[in-house]
Amino acid sequence: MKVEKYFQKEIECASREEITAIQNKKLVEQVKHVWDNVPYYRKKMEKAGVNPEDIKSIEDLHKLPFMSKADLRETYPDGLLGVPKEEVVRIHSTSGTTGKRVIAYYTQGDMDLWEDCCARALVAAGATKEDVVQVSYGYGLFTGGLGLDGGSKKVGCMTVPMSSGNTERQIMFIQDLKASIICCTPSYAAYLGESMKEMGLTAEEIPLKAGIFGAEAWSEEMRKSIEETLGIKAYDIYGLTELSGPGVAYECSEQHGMHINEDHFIAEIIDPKTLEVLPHGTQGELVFTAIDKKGFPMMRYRTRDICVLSEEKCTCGRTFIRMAKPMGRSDDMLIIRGVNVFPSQIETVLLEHGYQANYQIIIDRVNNTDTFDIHVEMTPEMFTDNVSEITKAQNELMQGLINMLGIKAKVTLVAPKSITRSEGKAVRVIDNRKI
Ligand code: DLL
Repeated sequence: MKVEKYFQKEIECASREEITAIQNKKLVEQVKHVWDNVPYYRKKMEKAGVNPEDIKSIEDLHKLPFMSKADLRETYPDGLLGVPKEEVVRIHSTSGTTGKRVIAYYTQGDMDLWEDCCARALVAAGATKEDVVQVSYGYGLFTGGLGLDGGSKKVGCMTVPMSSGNTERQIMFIQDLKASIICCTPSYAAYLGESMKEMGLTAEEIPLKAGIFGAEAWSEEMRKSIEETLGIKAYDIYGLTELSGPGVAYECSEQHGMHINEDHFIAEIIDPKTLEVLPHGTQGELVFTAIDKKGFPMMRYRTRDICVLSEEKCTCGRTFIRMAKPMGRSDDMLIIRGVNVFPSQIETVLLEHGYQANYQIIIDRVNNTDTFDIHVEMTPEMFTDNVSEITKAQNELMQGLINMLGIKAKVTLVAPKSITRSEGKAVRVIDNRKI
């Protein structure tokens, strides 16, 4: 069988001139579409003193006003709808726990382009018609399940719409249907691996060859650990509901940053404080403009994800620029005793010291000082009730964390399986401070 390396080679490997020409054309059309159809954004443009005629190419992108979560809240439920309702064929919604949910609207055209993006991600991870793809992201309002389901069907894979949860059944289907690719959150992949190991299954006995993991921040160390336990290659995939869902960016065989689907999304990095656009290679907040999504157009959307872009040539042949693994969201960033801490940094230290990423951060404020506790599960292999051994291991971990974070955390090792597992996005932080 001929194995295709790309889902849409003509665009995934287009020259920079071709990509820029596509972006210029689509941006000009999209600005006009938004001006004509979304009064809320038109007002924002008027306030910023920008007309559609001022946007002639991507060089003019910086003139457009930003959009943020606040705009989405203000326009809930349909104030950003860009088409008559009868053209909408699907909605999705975020799993946000605070405030109103975001509702994203899709026309049939929007669905097609989104599913193409997911199909590109699957093919980049080695998917062909021969593959059995188990989709274990949640189905329903969350974009993970139905997005990758649509992409998998486009590639022609046998698609298993498992959704999340029921770990025993997940494992049974992987074994019985010989699933070769699994799509789920990295924390759930780690849990599946842990469960299979407990059942006595070795990496060789697990039929999976690849996994497509995203929807939350995960470290290189976590990638290594999942790859070893499941005997697979673990690929990253990025996206957000406001921009369709998964597939805004995807990893290729090089596993070195995610290619951004630049024929649909223009990426910028800004300084979140000054809002100044930063050059590629500089860390900052990721901002996206969706240039052909009609139902729920999104101009210069501030994602809050902290990340770096790279235009370095990729040996896979794709020409789309790449984004590094987001190190977390600026709103995930904890400020503890005045120091910036990302949960992903803690995860890196844990995995370097031989622990799994099963931990919980508990923060409180006592007598005006932040307390910083981390509960970390021992692995079954290291489990002991010998107090001096536990104290020694805790101190080692505490030192590793000081080196990474620059502040001291109180580490408590807890028994294996005592921290609740998540079937979707993991909940790592309990912040009890009343600030
Ligand atoms: O999480 C869409 C998705 C589904 C992506 C499945 C990948 C796989 P939301 O629920 O709207 O959408 O959450 C979007 O999740 O702004 C990031 O903070 C985070 N995120 C998504 N992918 C990654 C990733 C989906 N690969 C928010 N690495 C985004 C780190 C990620 N963070």
